[in-house]
Amino acid sequence: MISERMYGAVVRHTGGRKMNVKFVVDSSCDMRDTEYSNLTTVPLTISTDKHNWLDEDLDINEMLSELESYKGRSYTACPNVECWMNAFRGADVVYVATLTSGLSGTYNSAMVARDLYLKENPDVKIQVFDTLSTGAEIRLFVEKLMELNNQGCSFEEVCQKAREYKKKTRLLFSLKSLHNLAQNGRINKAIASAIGVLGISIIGMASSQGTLQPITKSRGDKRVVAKMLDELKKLGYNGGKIRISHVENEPLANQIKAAIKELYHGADVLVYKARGLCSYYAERGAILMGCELA
Ligand code: X90
Repeated sequence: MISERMYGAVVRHTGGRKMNVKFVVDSSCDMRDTEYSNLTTVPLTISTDKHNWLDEDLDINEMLSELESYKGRSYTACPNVECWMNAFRGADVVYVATLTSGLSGTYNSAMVARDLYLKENPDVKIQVFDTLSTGAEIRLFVEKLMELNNQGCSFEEVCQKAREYKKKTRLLFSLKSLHNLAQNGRINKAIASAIGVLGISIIGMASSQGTLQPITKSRGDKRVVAKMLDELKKLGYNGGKIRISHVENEPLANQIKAAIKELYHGADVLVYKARGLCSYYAERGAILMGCELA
């Protein structure tokens, strides 16, 4: 089985038949379409009563500044069914990974799109995965889907192995404000009122239900680095892949990267900017870290 990149999709030759494979993810994954020729990201929307931001090529600093000075309410919306269906077009096989169904309707909307699309195109194969997570952990998952596909795994094998892989990844995060999560009812009030003190970061992880699970609090970025490393160790991390997205806080992301590299030589760590959806909810200064456990 030979794989090659062609016309924006992986074309695989199996007994003469060409298969176009696409990977479709919502914008909470913080990946960019330009990173891979066969990747399509579907945007969520961030809004105030005055302004809508479609999560595509946003100037994050500008959006956050406007939101920080805005006195009214702000909210988000998941991609609609049509957006998903448009992203599926042109492929024989589609792997879809979505933001956690524990906090968003994104997974449901992708499933409705899948059912409708399959009615019109019964020969297409579409698998929608609810990642029960967001950001950097979705990136790890998508990278794994791509790797399995490039190795020549069948549709069923890719799905099964990816599900196994998901059991060995986690999302850790550090947030400096829970305002937008609380305002939109994505965390319970008790958690929300526990912080809000200036200079305190909350460190937590994605729970197995795909919700936000606080672990500890920390004051100052230096301690955030130490605590994130502590949590990694507790999870049994042993030098696997790490993906770190940050909300306007590259210095902290790089400090965490350096600390990991120092302890675990040769670890594959990638640092990049979060896109709009995660920037809105995680807020300025945040770090989202996807880690591959042993
Ligand atoms: O409008 C919508 O449907 C979007 C709702 C998104 C809600 C949560 C996004 C979380 C972004 C915050 C920190 C990490 C929490 C991880 C929990 C799984 C990032």
